[in-house]
Amino acid sequence: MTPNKNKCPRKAILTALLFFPIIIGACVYLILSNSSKKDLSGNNPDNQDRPKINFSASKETARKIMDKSFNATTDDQNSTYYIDDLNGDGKPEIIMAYINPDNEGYYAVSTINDNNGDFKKIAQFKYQEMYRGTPSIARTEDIDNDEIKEIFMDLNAGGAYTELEGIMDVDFAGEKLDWVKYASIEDSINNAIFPVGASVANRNDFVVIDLDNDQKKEIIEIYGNLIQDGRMLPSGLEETQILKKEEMPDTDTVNSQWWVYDVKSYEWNETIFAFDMGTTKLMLDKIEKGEN
Ligand SMILES: [Ca+2]
Ligand SMILES: [Ca+2]
Ligand SMILES: [Ca+2]
Repeated sequence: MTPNKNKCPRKAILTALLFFPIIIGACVYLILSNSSKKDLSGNNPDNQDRPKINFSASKETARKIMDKSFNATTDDQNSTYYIDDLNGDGKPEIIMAYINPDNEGYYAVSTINDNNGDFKKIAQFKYQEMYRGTPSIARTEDIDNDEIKEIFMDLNAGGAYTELEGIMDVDFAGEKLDWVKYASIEDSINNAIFPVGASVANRNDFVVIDLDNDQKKEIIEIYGNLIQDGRMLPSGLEETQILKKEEMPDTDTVNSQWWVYDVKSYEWNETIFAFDMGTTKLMLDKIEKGEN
């Protein structure tokens, strides 16, 4: 008994010394792999304080999701994507656009579950346009105060001097994706798709701002048309129009031009963006004073 008395503790100490680095290593590995999983997936619902993400999935992940979503072989020419947390729950959404060989446009939004390409489809829809190329997602912004961001698209469609831009709305609960709607001055319901661009005789643009500071954003369409040389100035204008003279100091033959600006502002009324004369007049004032 006596000779063995010290053997046990010594063996235990040696064993502990031998396994100590392995145990520490395993702990470090577990902590690191767990934290990197959380960071990569943006997928930790327990952490409410997590900063709102700028998640970036690998291109391979995005490509896998696009191929599955559109049941097609997508590539950089026929498809584009954009990643953002649209509903602010800490999980990233992938917004996708794809043009098939028949020039038909498909749009989809899914939530990315992990970097292996696992995803939950939110909604998808088809929109037919005469595309010049693949539409791209320009930016996201919540414009109707429901804390879900809308999607601003460059459609890569339109006339020679104009690009069409559209605003899409994701309905997470109803699993629907569609254009934001606005009610025109005549009350017809339209998709929020607007021409943007300029030629010698035209200026088309739209902006989304809260012009009258009432915490509700307006979508404002602005159309400018040049009154060509030798043509009569219009005898009357619509309520949404102004006539503006622009001096042209650098030209020999023409020293002034007249433009007609037509503005339509649509303010969110909790149901739809509806035509609003108050903010229309505010924008016409700004254009007249050269403030826009
Ligand atoms: Ca999300
Ligand atoms: Ca919204
Ligand atoms: Ca407003």
